[in-house]
Amino acid sequence: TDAQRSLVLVKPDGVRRGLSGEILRRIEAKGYTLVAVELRSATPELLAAHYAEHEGKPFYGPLVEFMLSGPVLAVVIEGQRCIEGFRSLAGATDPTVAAPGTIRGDLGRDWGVAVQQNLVHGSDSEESAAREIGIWFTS
Ligand code: DAT
Ligand code: MG
Repeated sequence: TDAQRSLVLVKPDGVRRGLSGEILRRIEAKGYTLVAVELRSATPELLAAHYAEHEGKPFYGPLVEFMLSGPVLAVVIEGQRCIEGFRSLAGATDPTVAAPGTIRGDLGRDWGVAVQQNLVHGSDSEESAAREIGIWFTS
């Protein structure tokens, strides 16, 4: 089957703004299953692993600092093609250009905040999903 799991994070801006429920609602309304949901405080080590692909980029430092600014809701979702499907729900990385109807397009703030404050993370491939689920949910 095409059943997949994906790692979704409600970033600190989403948790702070009280949007965790709205974001989970959209995931469930789409038909994806919540497999695990946990409010976590990230650590520098965890974020270094999670964002390894971005190390060295100019936005890496501010991104990690932002992700340490408050708790994160770590979520594993499951469903048919949910990796691509959640990224479609999330919208483009930059909330200013994210389409209306998407999480970032509807709820993302583009005034006075940096691009990293875009509410959610979603895995971008089956390989990333397996890797990221292992980082956030160690069994
Ligand atoms: P996405 O979260 O849409 O998969 P990404 O993996 O390319 O985007 O980048 C990870 C995060 O880093 C992204 O959610 C926000 C931040 N980011 C990406 N590009 C950026 C940029 N040019 N300036 C500032 N932050 C950026
Ligand atoms: Mg990404």
